[in-house]
Amino acid sequence: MSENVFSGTVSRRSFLKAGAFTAAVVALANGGYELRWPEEAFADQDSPEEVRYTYCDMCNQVPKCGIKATVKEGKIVRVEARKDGWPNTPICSKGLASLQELYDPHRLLYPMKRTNPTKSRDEDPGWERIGWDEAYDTIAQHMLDAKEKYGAESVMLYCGDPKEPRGAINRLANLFGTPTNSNESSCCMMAAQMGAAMVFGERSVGADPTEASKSCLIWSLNPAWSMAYRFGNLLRAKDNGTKFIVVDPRITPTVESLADIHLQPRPGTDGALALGIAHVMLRDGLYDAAFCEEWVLGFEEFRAYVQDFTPEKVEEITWVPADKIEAAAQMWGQETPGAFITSAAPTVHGSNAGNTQRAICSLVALAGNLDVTGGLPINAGLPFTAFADTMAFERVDLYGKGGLQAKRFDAEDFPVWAYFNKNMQANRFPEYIDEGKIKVMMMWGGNAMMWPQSDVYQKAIGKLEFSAAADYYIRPWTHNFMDIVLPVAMCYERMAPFAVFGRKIYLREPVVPPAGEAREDYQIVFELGCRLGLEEDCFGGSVEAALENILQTTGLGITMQDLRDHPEGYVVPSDGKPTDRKYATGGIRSDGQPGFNTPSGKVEFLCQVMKECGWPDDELLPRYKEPVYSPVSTPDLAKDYPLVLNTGSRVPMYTHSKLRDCPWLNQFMPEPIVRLHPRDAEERGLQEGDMVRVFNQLGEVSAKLEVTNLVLPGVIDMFHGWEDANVNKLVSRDFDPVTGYPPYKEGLCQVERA
Ligand SMILES: Nc1nc2c(c(=O)[nH]1)N[C@H]1C(S)=C(S)[C@@H](COP(=O)(O)OP(=O)(O)OC[C@H]3O[C@@H](n4cnc5c(=O)[nH]c(N)nc54)[C@H](O)[C@@H]3O)O[C@H]1N2
Ligand SMILES: Nc1nc2c(c(=O)[nH]1)N[C@H]1C(S)=C(S)[C@@H](COP(=O)(O)OP(=O)(O)OC[C@H]3O[C@@H](n4cnc5c(=O)[nH]c(N)nc54)[C@H](O)[C@@H]3O)O[C@H]1N2
Ligand SMILES: [Mo]
Repeated sequence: MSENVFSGTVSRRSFLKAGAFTAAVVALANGGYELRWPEEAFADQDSPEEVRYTYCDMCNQVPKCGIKATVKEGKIVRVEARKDGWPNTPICSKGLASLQELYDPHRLLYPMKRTNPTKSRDEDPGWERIGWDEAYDTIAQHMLDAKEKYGAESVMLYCGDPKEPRGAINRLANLFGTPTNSNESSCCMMAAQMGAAMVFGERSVGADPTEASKSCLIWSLNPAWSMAYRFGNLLRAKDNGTKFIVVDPRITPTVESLADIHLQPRPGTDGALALGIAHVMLRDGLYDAAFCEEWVLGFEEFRAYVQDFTPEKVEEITWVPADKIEAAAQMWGQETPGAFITSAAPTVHGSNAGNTQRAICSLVALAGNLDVTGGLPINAGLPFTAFADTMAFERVDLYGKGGLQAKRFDAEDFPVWAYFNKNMQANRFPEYIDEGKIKVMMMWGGNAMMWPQSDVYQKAIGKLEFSAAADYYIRPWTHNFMDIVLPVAMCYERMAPFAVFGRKIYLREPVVPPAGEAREDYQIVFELGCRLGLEEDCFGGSVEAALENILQTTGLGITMQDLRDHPEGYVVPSDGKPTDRKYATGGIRSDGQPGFNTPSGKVEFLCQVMKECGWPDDELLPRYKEPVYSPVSTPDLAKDYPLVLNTGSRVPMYTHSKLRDCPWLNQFMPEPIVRLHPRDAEERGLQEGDMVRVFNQLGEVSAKLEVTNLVLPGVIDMFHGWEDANVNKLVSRDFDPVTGYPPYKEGLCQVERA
């Protein structure tokens, strides 16, 4: 690695208030990052500098944080937060360090194929450079052969955490005819959205407070570290007087900066906590009776069910003091309208995920906060989303029409998931491979280590007849099991898709040309489509034409030229329709009838989709169940493994398996750490900095100990994505039957000196 290129400097630091973890805090409010290029990098040191605007994708999330890049002779020399009216600033530590990723000499620059046929983590695949033509032809041939021999559904398309390629991949899957099309949302945010869809018919993870919001319930999100682009909005709401309840087992910077009431549940018991809050709201009349009586299906059954969830009993289950449960119910029931922000994933990282999320969402309905200004908006945005994760292309044979739904492998395992989601629930793909159902895989930006018992997934990929991946890097823990890897252009080098904020759309033009022979995801998807004989529907491989098509499909009359004419963001005028209580007037449902987009048209505390999918009548309420492994459900196991296993809570400087080698970020956490409360450390005679074993009945990893009272006594906190300390070895494959989600936040373990 060239010393010069990577000796960047962070300038004008201004850390946001961030509690005790400040050294590694996310947001450098006005920060910029300069890359010190070696002198010989430029033909002329005095060449003019030019400013270009783009947005970041370092955390794989959307909508994006805007970036102002300064370019000299085709090389970026500086990045800063974008302040030309872009909705989200500042940029976080990862955004500031993005140049170290862009110019990382380890990036994959050319298509590669393996020369060693043995697919194993222990053997070098012998990667050999090939041309794009050979790569595309080989992949297309395998896909077409499998389609002919076993049916199109034997070809799996998969996208990892990156959200940007998904619209294009969905289109290709539809055109090729495979419903075996999935992504990392099989274990991320989709179940949270699905929980909301089950209760009130809208895929939602909540919305930030507005000036009208008297309160805001944040059910476990730590945007100070995970979504810097939102954190500023929340701090402003706090200044405006919005009162915050934050549910999180840990004391995070978000808790420290925002919470008026902080509830710290034992991980995996959120369902019980929500039912306890509902109990108090109903007991004390702190709910919107008129709304519930008219618009909620199963209100009386729910009321009867939560009778048992007294604050005292809920304290026993969740470890949250009864008086705090009372206080939260008071605030949420009285300070209306109240905004709701759900966890991006933690509440659904459990073996009863679907019901947990439904229980939480029921609180929004009880308080009467649905479809009101300052509460949770419904059906308020444009017909496509920030990352165009959409089927909104023209002439695509959507699921159902082409009979693809009937060919899904996941529908039997997870029928409720299959009802709500067009993408396959991927978590049991190793079983589908073993059953001979999947033969070929094409992956964009995936990571085999993200799954519990990761080796099951690595081996499964290795058993395929053929697989290929498109990525920024060769990731041996995933790609060692594959046949071809393709180099992908990074955010500074690409155009698709759009960024959408409410009614504002931005087009991104590439800031610099791609490194080596890298190509952007959309281009790879559509060029591959052309080799599959789908030239016309894949726009001849043109990204520009694909984007134009998305715009046409929205029917809003916008063109690429309109977006180019509005680099400050093109605002789609409001249709002037009322925004509040549309359920009463027929403004929500596609059939124009009053009500919500649920089978019954009501808010469903008794889920009718679960009924349709075979759940018995007495299991349609959002019932609480103990985690599969917990001190309560498996007390014998808890004797050996007394600590609750809580994995994957985000750290500011890494994104899952990414960025571990980025020098500016790596200094904050150079090695795997596990966090323990001082009480638990003392009981084990352990001290900060000790090397420890973290283990349970499923596996073991080693890590360095951090002792901190920011975690709950009795619970460990460890990030995922370290290959040498992959905590997913300890997570079980007990998937929630409703959502198919893995229990990353539950389980039991023990910690001992290594
Ligand atoms: N820096 C960074 N940012 C990221 C990512 C990243 O890897 N790094 N990943 C992105 C992705 S894919 C996602 S899904 C989002 C996640 O975004 P967040 O949901 O904000 O991230 P987490 O830190 O995983 O979880 C939030 C909080 O949930 C708490 N929590 C853990 N277990 C439980 C539980 O059982 N119940 C409750 N109530 N709370 C619990 C944790 O203590 C944590 O503080 O972040 C995105 N942003
Ligand atoms: N134990 C535990 N496990 C977890 C979680 C947890 O909380 N605990 N969280 C789960 C969640 S919510 C998620 S989202 C997953 C993480 O989802 P993963 O898919 O595991 O995410 P990453 O590790 O970021 O891997 C992304 C890969 O895509 C590549 N990449 C990045 N951007 C792009 C792009 O734009 N295009 C292409 N083609 N490639 C790109 C990167 O180089 C990397 O190899 O992990 C899950 N696993
Ligand atoms: Mo995620």
